[in-house]
Amino acid sequence: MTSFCRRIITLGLVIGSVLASAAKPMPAAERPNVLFIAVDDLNDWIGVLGGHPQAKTPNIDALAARGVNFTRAYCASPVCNPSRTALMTGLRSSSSGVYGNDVQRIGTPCKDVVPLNSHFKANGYYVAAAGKIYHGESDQWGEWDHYEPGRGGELPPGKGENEGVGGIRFAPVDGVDEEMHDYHTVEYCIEQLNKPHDKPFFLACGLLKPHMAWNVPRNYYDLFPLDSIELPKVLEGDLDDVPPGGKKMANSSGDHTTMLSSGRWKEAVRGYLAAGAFCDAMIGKLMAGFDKSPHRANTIIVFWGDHGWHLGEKQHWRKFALWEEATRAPLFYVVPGLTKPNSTCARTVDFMSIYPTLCELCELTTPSHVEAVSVKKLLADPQAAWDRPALTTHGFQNHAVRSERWRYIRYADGGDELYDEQADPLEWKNLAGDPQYAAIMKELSAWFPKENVPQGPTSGKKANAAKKKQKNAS
Ligand SMILES: [Ca+2]
Ligand SMILES: [Ca+2]
Repeated sequence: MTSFCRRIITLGLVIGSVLASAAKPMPAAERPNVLFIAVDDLNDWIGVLGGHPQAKTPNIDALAARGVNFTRAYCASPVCNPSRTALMTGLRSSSSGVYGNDVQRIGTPCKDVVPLNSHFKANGYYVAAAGKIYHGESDQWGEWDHYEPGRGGELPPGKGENEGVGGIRFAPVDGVDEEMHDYHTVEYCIEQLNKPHDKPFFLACGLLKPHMAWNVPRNYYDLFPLDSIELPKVLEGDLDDVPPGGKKMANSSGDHTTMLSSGRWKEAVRGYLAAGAFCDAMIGKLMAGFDKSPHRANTIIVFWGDHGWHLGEKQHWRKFALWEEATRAPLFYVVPGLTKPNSTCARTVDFMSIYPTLCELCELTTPSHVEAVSVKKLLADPQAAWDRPALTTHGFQNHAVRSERWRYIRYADGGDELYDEQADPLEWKNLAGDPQYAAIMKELSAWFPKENVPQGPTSGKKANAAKKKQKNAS
């Protein structure tokens, strides 16, 4: 055998062993850790998403700058429980029937699938959580190795929690960060990040603010002088071209009319900005703790808000709608060895992608029920080709598909809306009635779920009232 042949054979063996080692699954102990940060009701009013020009979120912006900031990321549902249930279980609302806050997943097809945290637990991870990850499901705490429900009470009873206009609650409080629930959630997570672990960990940190009530310490309100506050742009008569399904969601005769007649719109905007600034301070504290962690170099960070929030845009308040403001929320990933700092990805993704992405990054098999694909290739190359729009569902058979250019909404009664996000980012002009867009709407509607299961059983007062009504009717 010539030395040339021997070299070829040796090279072949080396390549063969490299391939074999690449195909071998990663030993459990070597898998990366996950820091999973969920923020309640944080919309695009952060510096790096530009939703409000006065937002002050330097720490959140700095976290985004560590990796990839998805600028077109959307919730699977614009309500706490359906959004979180879909993200965590891998089943969209249209497959689970979890459309509202009072539907518990235990009575739905969700009970038959493995949620994200349990999947990591079953694959050798230590899974721990503090604060709000699911929505009011204390009976599911057993799915974690440890769940920290909270060490500090929610802020200061009697310190202004009922202040505000109608159901929109805002007021500075004369308290300090240490009195806030989120402060203690972050403290717990810092402790976890800084202790030795013999297994890889999945640590979930669920912050409550900027969810209402916007009662945060006064120093955060002081960042936003009231007379400087800029209001969202609203077009008079904007809802005239919105079909009944959308008008019903907007319910402009409720919150918005009350807010206008109160003359306190600026105060409410200030309240949300202040609550966002408080959240930002908590993220700053968490990341300072993270930077001291011995696990830092082998820990993936994913940061998400559970849905958007309207503060008057389209004469609407809160979430509960299928427009941009209610559905867009932050999503960042920091993945050691994969993401590059200061990266921005403008591809459309929804939060269903978080489950399969974390599985792929940690080399776990994604369970077959999960209704989404991983975005790993966008983490490696944020400009990579991508043909998937984001899909959001709100209630039975109401859906929105968001591509880079368009938003197409169809309500249960067939009413629809089409917006050209390039020409009309505030979604003022509904193009759905114009035949020249028929082909675009047809193409986008192919992404709507083929099956829509009815709402699952609800709990509590509402459920009893509904049962009574049904009984009386039948
Ligand atoms: Ca929420
Ligand atoms: Ca309009």
